[in-house]
Amino acid sequence: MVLCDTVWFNARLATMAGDGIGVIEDSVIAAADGRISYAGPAEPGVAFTAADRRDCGGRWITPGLIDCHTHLVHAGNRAGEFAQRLAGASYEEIARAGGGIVSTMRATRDASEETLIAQTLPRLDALIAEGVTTVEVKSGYGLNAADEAKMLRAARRLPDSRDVRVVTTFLGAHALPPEFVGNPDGYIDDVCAQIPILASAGLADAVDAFCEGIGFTTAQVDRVFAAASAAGLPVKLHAEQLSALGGASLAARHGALSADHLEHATDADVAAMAAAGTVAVLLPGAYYFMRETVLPPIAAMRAHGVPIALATDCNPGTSPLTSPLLVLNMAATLFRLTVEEALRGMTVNAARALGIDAEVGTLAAGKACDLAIWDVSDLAELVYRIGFNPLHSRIRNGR
Ligand code: DI6
Ligand code: FE
Repeated sequence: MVLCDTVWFNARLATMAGDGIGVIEDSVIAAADGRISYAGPAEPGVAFTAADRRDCGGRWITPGLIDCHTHLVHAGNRAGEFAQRLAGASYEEIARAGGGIVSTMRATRDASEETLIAQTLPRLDALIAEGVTTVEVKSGYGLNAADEAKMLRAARRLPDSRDVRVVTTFLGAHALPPEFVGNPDGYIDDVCAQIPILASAGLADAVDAFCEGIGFTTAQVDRVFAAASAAGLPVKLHAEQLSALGGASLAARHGALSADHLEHATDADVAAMAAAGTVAVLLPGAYYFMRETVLPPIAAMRAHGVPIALATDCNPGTSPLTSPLLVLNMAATLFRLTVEEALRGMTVNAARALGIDAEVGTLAAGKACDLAIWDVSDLAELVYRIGFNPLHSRIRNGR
């Protein structure tokens, strides 16, 4: 007898447990108090106590999708800069002229916490509508102590308005604010000083940085990571997006949860990530929107056994994307990921990239009962279709 309050029966499971998709035909999921108590075949000998029994009509169930890299909280948008880029300006030119990240910084500083939440909810709703149950949200548009903390508080409050799990990341080292022009090391001192305060306030689950020519050097990121580990926070890094600086190897040396983007990562970077257990988070939306041509070294990632995760990178400058299903399609179309790699990328491997794989990411007894139920007959449809949403229902904590 399986003790439970709810069962979903007549389902096909994609558990993502083990190495592959983990298909179980004619299966049952049972949940008790929001956690999975059984996920497996419907066997005549297994009985369930649940009063609430839901017939899935042969639909597929996957773990709820996890968007493990977003800049969802921000104010305003950069549609005007997009139009400028279509007229010939480059991302770097716009940034040097005071646009880019700094223009979103201004809008974000000017917004109240309530306004930030109000502007974020439509983006969050778009993710939720396609089966997202966990979302990571970064700061990085406040670029001073008060406004970075404001962004993180706004992110922490999203679950008051929507049924979603939020993981927060402090990205103070995203861009140089105008107050510190000519003094990036002074700004890094300031970022390092914020880390223990945010950690003890419980506002940040991890620390990230933008390691890039237009961001921060590996030496500066090294200092940010030292402050993070002193405060007991795990790290992750925007690395090798536009150029090869060795950021991914640096992240691996610090035992980072993930290194993200990675278009310009080398074989040595990938080997270092494999040895450290650092997840590769690929962001095909940014690759597409920036019309990049250098592909991330996916063959090396496969050869070294680096887990690959996928995310929207939802941000106003380089990936104004709020469709996890389109991420799956882009990962397959642009990066040639397989259906299995794409689906694992937004479930089990995304959970690893956030360090919460003991809690979510697979359909297994003991995990939170976060499910996405899909109206498809073939799981590959989730990756194959463009602009079509076959989500039947979404279950969070068994509800
Ligand atoms: N990498 C990116 O692609 C975004 N941030 C980052 O570190 C760009 C963010 C923006 O342009 O607003
Ligand atoms: Fe990003």
